[in-house]
Amino acid sequence: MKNLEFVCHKPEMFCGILKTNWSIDEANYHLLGVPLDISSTYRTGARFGPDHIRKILLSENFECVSESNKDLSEYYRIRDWGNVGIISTNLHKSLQFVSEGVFDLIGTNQPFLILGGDHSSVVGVGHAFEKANLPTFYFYIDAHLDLYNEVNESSSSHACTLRRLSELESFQGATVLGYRDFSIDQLEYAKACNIELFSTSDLLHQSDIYQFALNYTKNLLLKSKRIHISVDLDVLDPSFAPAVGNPVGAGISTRNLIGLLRGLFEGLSGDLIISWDIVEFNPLYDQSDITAFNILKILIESLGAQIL
Ligand SMILES: [Mn+2]
Repeated sequence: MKNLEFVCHKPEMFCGILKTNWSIDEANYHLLGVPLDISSTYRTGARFGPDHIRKILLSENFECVSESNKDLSEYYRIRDWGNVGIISTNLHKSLQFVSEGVFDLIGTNQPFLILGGDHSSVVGVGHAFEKANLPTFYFYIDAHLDLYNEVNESSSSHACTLRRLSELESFQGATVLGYRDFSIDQLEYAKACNIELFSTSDLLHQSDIYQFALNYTKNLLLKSKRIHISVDLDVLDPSFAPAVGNPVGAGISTRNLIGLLRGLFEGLSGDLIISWDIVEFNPLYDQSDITAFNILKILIESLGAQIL
């Protein structure tokens, strides 16, 4: 067996940073998959997102160093908790499982990343903040406002996500970034709720999106104890992210999104624990893993930006 041991190569997951067996004492960051797409409209399949991202993280087709020269492997020990057990016939129960899992992640007092799943997964995350009595501010990066009260007679559609979050007692406000597919009544609801909105063109009119995000977070007077950044991949132009449930043309580039996230993470890290999610990746619609490799780059640069 000596030859086999010598010639065989066992690929490392995300440069050895991401492991299912980091002990609680070792881990300093957490990852949880939510393979849920019960609430999706148009193109379902986001349930395959988390495991497909893990497959790309195993590809070894990259170095884990961010463009700010941060070697992620020196800093991160990310515990992968696997996927929440979703019951595809019971959304209520599934979101309860998400909420219970995230409640434990909150208890670690360490940052975490949720991999969706469709955007309704984040309602479960919000319920966990509610249960933990943590006043929470959301950055909601999305081509949509997700402020409908109901879609197709369902109040749990993924297009109602921010509306459901805004109804929680722990909701301390939100800023939506990158929207471009919306209805007037959603704009009015946002206004009434003090949800600040930046459209795709608002973002693209900034001479430097990174500086814009950095300054914005510095000037934001936060009363909240918690920040959650929600990244719906459909904020990207479909040429960068074809594999989403509800694509909208004329979006921002991967570079724009990375600049935005770097500004947010750099501006917010330090005093507050930040959690975030990447949702709506549907690998059934990916061509040549275009979306998946953009997600990988977003991950590396966002993690790099969280190193102080
Ligand atoms: Mn969306």
